[in-house]
Amino acid sequence: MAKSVKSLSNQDSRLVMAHMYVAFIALFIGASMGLLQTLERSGKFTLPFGIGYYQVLTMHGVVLGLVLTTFFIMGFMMSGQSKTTGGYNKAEKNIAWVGFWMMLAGTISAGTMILLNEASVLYTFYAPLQAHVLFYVGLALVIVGSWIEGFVMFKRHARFKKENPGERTPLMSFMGVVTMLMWVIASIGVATTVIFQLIPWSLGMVDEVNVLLSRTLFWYFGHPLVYFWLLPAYMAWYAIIPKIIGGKIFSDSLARLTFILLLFFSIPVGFHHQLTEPGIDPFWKYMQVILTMIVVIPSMMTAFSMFATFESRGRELGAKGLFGWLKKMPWKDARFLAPFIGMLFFIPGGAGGIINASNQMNQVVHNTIWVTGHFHMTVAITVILTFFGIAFWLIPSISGRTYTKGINKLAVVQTIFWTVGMTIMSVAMHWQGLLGGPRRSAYSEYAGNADTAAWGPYQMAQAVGGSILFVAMILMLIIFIYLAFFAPKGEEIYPIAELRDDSIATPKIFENWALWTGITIALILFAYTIPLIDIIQSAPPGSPGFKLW
Ligand code: HAS
Repeated sequence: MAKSVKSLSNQDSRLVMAHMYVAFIALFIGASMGLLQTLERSGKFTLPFGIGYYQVLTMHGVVLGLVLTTFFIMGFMMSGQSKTTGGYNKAEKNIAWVGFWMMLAGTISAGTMILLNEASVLYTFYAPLQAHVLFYVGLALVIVGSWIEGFVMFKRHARFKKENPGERTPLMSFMGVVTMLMWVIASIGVATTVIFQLIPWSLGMVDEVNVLLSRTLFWYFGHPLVYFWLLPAYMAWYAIIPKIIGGKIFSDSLARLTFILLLFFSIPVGFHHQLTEPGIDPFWKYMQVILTMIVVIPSMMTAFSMFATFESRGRELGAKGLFGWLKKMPWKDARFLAPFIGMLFFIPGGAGGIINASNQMNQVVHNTIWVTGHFHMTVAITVILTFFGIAFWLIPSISGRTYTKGINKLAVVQTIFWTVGMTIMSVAMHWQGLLGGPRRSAYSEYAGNADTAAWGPYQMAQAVGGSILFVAMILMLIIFIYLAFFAPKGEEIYPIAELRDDSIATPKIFENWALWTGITIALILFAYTIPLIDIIQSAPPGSPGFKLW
């Protein structure tokens, strides 16, 4: 029998796997809730045992949008850093475990409150919807726990620099540090509203809460939240996919520049979620829309980089013409197929984002189920398919098992099911949104309205898509369990791509963290100072400006 060889030390593997177990349990719970929602919205199914639609919707959003993502991302980023820097020392590991347990305790606390129907406030938990204090405390614990793990990543990166003076820092570690820096700076906003507004309010210490301020603090965090999901996918696209297709990283400097630009422009753009809200000066909305259009640029750079990677590899294998590389890609390898489909769907997903960000068009789609379609295309296809593609090699690689041909076939089937289910569902959502279908609304709330008849086929399509997705989720869990516990023991490489031989030295300025943090803070102060003063001075507590859907 082959010897089991793990790509990380035993302790680091255990730490990463702990995150993965939570992430995949979350996938099971969250996706099951998703199925229930689509069935309810089809109008053909009533939730049993008095379970509320918003209870299910909250569980779905929190468990998939906040728990699955955060645990998977932290586990993946730490695995990449451990692999490329030489692993964590004892102190770093211990601190990371403290972060993990805090995140888990927070998840259990928030999850229990949702189950008890004490926190049916959706994943955005806007005031004036109010939850039990333990829901907010739970969320605060998840955030602080992730900061602690982020601190470990900062520390490990700094230790690498100290121990290897003059050497280029590993790209995976660099990208992880940028992602965590963005996350820490951004989550200060949500931590502020949770600790200073929502917790005192839910404890009855204050009667009212400034709704517009709490929503603004949430969205200061909300857009970088979606980039916190996207950046680890970009990490895999830049640093892993080239290896899987047998190629090299197109440009280390371009990858680092992309991440730095995403750090600058992900945060000062939250108003593009609040374009329809009164109480915010249109000038500042306009400014943030301009900054939103700028944050598109690093995604365009990523598209360019990916095309360059594929084309270079294709030409090495003899491909000719503009799209000749398409014939040379390893389509039968799910470790490539799943992230590639993710990239492909980011083209319409990103275009949808640009539509959302354009003020006039936002008036048409805002608060319709179009937006739900948009984020299922971006996060649930682009990001999650990339995460699945990562799991296919990461799980066996760190558990000392192998990714067999048989399981690869199942992974290809799983990828196809997920793609088909999510395409049917998200296209139907976009369409229904254009017909005015509301988002975040139970069927029972709008059934019978004259203008809802046209939505019927789209709602049915969503239920069909949701059912296919449920099967895809079960297949993913089977693959995960097999790879973690039953696949043949052996060695599965951790596929870190190398730089091209002709690549030039990476400019040292990329490690100037004081400069990057300074520019980020300056941009945030520019975009938020005056409107925040306005919101605090002018908006009375409990002022309007909230949406219930
Ligand atoms: Fe968004 C709402 C604008 C990207 C997620 N978004 C949401 C919400 C979520 C979300 C969760 O401006 C709902 C929040 C809520 O609950 O209310 N979004 C944007 C813009 C972008 C964008 C401008 N969003 C994302 C990503 C998400 C995400 C990424 C998750 C991961 N979004 C908005 C706006 C709203 C919004 C408004 C508010 C709407 C409202 O009214 O409420 C951009 O970042 C998109 C840039 C992307 C591109 C695409 C680049 C393409 C690449 C692929 C290359 C492909 C290859 C393969 C190489 C320009 C990199 C090619 C192969 C071939 C064969 C061709």
